[in-house]
Amino acid sequence: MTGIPPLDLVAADDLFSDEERAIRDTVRRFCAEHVRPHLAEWFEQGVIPARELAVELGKLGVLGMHLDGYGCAGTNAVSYGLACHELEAADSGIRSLVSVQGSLAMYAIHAYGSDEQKNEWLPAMATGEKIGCFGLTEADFGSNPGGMRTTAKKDGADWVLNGTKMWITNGSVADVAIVWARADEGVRGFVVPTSTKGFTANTVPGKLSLRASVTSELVLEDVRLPAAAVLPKSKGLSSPLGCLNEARFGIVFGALGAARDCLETAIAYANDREVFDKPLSAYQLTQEKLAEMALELGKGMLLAERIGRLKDSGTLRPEHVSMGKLNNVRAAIQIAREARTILGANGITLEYPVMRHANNLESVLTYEGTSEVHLLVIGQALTGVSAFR
Ligand code: TGC
Ligand code: FAD
Repeated sequence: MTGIPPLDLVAADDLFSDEERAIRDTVRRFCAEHVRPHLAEWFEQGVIPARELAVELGKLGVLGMHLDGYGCAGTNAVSYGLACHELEAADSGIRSLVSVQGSLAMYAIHAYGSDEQKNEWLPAMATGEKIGCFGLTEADFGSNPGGMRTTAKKDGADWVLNGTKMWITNGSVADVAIVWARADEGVRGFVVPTSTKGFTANTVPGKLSLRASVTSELVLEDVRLPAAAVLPKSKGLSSPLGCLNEARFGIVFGALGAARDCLETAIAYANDREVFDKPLSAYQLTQEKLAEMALELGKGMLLAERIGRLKDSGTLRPEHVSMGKLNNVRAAIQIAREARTILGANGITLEYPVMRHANNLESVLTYEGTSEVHLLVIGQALTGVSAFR
């Protein structure tokens, strides 16, 4: 090969501006220095130093980076996507920390909050001094959050929340939880300081995926909040779904970061490893695998860039995001599994990142809308008919 970067055969790099590439390269360097050296240990132990990491990520400027004001960088969507790409090339759990903080918790306050809520929480969340989580899913209502049982009842001027949220990223380390609950007038969002009486968070044990990420159950038992705790502009299920569009967008770019790391690892390994007296990379079967991986990675990057430009032009629709999330996570998981085969037995260890990525991508396939949910969103856009129920 002469002069063609093997990880970018479609020359997607040319589609990004100097500023976008500079942001991407800064995040890549940060991950190389501060994150990658620790990942195998964090994954193996199932523990991350979330608080320290959040402060470092705040200094890097990626927490809520695509939001305007309140200490946020106000970058375009494509830059945010490229940052997610680099974070997830390190580990999906690190990208999740940033997604949940910026695209879910901060975005909810930014889009639906009062001036007081924005001033109180957003600057401290942008620096990583305060950590947020986003409680939508319940044990029996994941794909169908509209069925949620958590309630918010008026009691004089106060609100009283009762219910249990499940699978909540950052839950046990959060200072503030954005909790979605059913009020008389429909689904509303609430800003719940986690120190509030009646609020507890329990870490979910035994995960085989996304181990470098905190996942928790949130229990709300008669959690009493002042009237000002409700997100005043939140109205119905479309409010939390609006936040999901933001986080799903990050995954469109992010999942391909994990895929790129797998392809890079597989190429290096195949060139280095000798089987039957010649390099593994010299066999046609290996080259077919690598070529298919590069093809899917390249196609996915073109799709991500297109979706990013649609977002920046203000014309992005939920079905665009569904196409990107569905395709790029599916491609990434396929690339990770194929890369694993090239590494043979070494591929199952933490010495290489591929099985860690493959396992992480099982969560990414499920959260932020499963593949089936995104297929049905696209089906609905095509036919005008909802097939969810
Ligand atoms: P449906 O009747 O279709 O819609 C209810 C209202 O919402 C509006 N809407 C949207 N608004 C904004 N963005 C979207 N993507 C929207 N999709 C629908 C819709 O227009 C309607 O508005 P209105 O004004 O008429 O009331 O709702 P449905 O109950 O049939 O459900 C639709 C469905 C299945 C697509 C939705 O429930 C869904 O997306 N389910 C998947 C749930 C999900 O993805 N949960 C993720 C939780 S957070 C998470 O996983 C974080 S992981 C960590 C990380 O991100 O790293
Ligand atoms: P279910 O909804 O029970 O789905 C099970 C299967 O049924 C899936 O294959 C699904 O596609 C399929 N299915 C569902 N409906 C249909 C249908 N109509 N037609 C055909 N098939 C269907 N949630 C939050 O709110 N906040 C978070 O921070 C958060 N973080 C997470 C972190 C991790 C590591 C994980 C794994 C999950 C997280 N989640 C979070 C929850 C996540 O969003 C849900 O797991 C996801 O929405 C799917 O819900 P479920 O697990 O209940 O699966």
